[in-house]
Amino acid sequence: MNLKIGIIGVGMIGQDHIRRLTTVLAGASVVAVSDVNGAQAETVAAGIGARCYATGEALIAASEVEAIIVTSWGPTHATYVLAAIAAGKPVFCEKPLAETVEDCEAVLDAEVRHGKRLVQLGFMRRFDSQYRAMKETLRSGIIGAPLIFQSGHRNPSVPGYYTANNALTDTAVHDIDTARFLLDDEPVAISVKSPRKNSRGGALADPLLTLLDMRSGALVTIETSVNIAYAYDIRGEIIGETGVVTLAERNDVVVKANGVFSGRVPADWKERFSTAFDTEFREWIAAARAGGATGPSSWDGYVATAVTTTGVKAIASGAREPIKLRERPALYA
Ligand code: NAD
Ligand code: ISE
Repeated sequence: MNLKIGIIGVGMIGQDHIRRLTTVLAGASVVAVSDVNGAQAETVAAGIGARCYATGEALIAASEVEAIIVTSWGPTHATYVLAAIAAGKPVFCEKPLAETVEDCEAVLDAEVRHGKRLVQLGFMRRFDSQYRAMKETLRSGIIGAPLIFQSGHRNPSVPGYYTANNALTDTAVHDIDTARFLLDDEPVAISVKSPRKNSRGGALADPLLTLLDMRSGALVTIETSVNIAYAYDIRGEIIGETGVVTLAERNDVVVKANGVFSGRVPADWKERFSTAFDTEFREWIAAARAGGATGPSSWDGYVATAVTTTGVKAIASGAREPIKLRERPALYA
């Protein structure tokens, strides 16, 4: 039996996930959609033969819906995740889990009270074969203990509503989670610096250079460039005690012509992480069918928000700001 899914928020990524669930992956059917933009919800629902619900709450409560995907705007996520936990239904939530630490803590408390994981966060890089290979390399011990992780996250452009803090809260948030995932380590302090602005970014502080001090003493640098025009380019290198591991350029072909050789750089996150999103949902469908979740958890969403909100303070203060985390509940051990 297919897992019957309801999706809240059918904008850009919501529709891409619907495409993936209905045309790429097996084991799931999208039976319900909801969006504050009712006309858009109706159109998307009609395209896949799903039922359209007036509110996200009504969709979550519907008996035909077995599992929920939340792809609405960030500030609305926590309310829907809490409603899904109250209904005892597995829920996949795009980042961020919530925009405030308090709202993330409300989700942690609710899930801990429920006694079992129901929430999975949309940190798709954890499902990317290249990052998984990097982690495997570290585990093998061949490069020794990690000392520095350098992450580069370059977007050709970002939407007009994007603000300086979004480079941290919307973009670097992925690198923050990636650092925790790769290094099995927690950030204890954050500093953020911005060099001379990219003139293409208007008032945006772009690029941003974020430095995380990790509990082990390792350092993480994150370069976010969000108006760099040339392509969507994700970089990563871990410097260990005896070697380094670097994300490789990934191309199906290399073209040699006119005296140069060249390969493709992805246009956007959809292209770069297409197979990671596929794996993410394949694994989520299996976990949700068993009534639970896998991979990045509410705890990971909470830490990410704790780090980015402290980072916003660091942008304002220009200082190295300590990151305070609550004790990790046993559910997320
Ligand atoms: P979008 O604006 O294209 O789509 C969001 C949709 O949610 C819109 O259709 C909007 O009408 C709807 N919506 C807003 N508030 C709602 C509410 N209260 N109830 C129901 N629907 C509501 O945005 P997007 O680019 O699709 O981003 C959506 C989320 O996905 C964001 O949280 C974003 O950070 C995340 N995202 C993640 C990745 C990734 O790489 N993992 C990439 C893009 C976006
Ligand atoms: C977007 O919301 C994402 O999550 C993408 O992965 C990221 O690269 C982009 O900067 C964000 O705006």
